[in-house]
Amino acid sequence: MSGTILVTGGTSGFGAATAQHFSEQGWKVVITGRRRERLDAMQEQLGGPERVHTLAFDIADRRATDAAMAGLPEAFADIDVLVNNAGLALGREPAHQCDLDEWETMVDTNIKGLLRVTRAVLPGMVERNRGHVVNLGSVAGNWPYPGGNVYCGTKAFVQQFSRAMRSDLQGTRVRVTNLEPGLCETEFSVVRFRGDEDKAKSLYEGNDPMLPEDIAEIIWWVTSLPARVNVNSLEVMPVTQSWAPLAVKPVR
Ligand code: NDP
Ligand code: 8X3
Repeated sequence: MSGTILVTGGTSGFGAATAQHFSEQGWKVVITGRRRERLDAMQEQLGGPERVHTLAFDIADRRATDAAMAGLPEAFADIDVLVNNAGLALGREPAHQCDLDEWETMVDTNIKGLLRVTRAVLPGMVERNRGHVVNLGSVAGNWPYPGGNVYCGTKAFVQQFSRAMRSDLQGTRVRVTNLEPGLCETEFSVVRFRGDEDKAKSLYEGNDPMLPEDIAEIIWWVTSLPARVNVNSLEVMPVTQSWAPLAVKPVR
């Protein structure tokens, strides 16, 4: 099996690992992200412009996203697998202390960005009657935790949107999967802690987190299953992670 995959947020973490994995299996790859130099390096590493097309834009910017998606060259326009991966968390403060701009950035990126790219790619999939949309949800969409507030909310949106979209697509051969990972070491926590690399590292140290290539392998697996099978949602954690007990605390 081979085809064309579009991965948003292909400059780092899950997105970069997924682009690499599919490219190694002979797929043509479209990768997006804001960091042009990383996109260029990935394009070179994965076989050049014939194999990899890059789109540098801010997914939180509707006009830039629409323009980039409309400009896909013909050779890369028929997307077989869309991985809606670009996303971020900002901060771990309690809701009453959060920065409203950071909340809006998470909504604009994790929700609105995902919607824009999906809306651009989906009609082609339906017309061709094949394709697979893999959305990056999170355990944060299933389980609340202190300081998760809007990030948890964006991933809960992604989960329910994935299910509802699948309902819409019933009667077609287009598949939708919401992938819900737990702790995985990428640049995610450096971004969340606003560049504090030590703080990010301390979260992973000794905890044997999942690695981006584990997620790439899972995306490869769900998309390689027989066309009659749809994995609706898939929650994965490192063996070291589990659920917290319900919290009880005296009020002040
Ligand atoms: P990384 O920070 O390593 O990668 C995030 C990617 O998203 C980068 O390629 C970045 O590209 C892109 N991105 C972020 N904001 C924008 C934007 N405004 N416009 C365009 N691209 C953007 O994180 P991960 O690989 O860990 O995260 C990938 C997805 O997985 C996210 O949706 C995250 O919420 C989710 N996730 C992560 C988990 C983890 O533990 N790591 C667990 C569960 C889910 P660039 O900076 O070049 O724009
Ligand atoms: C990222 C996982 O647990 O940091 O989605 O929210 S977590």
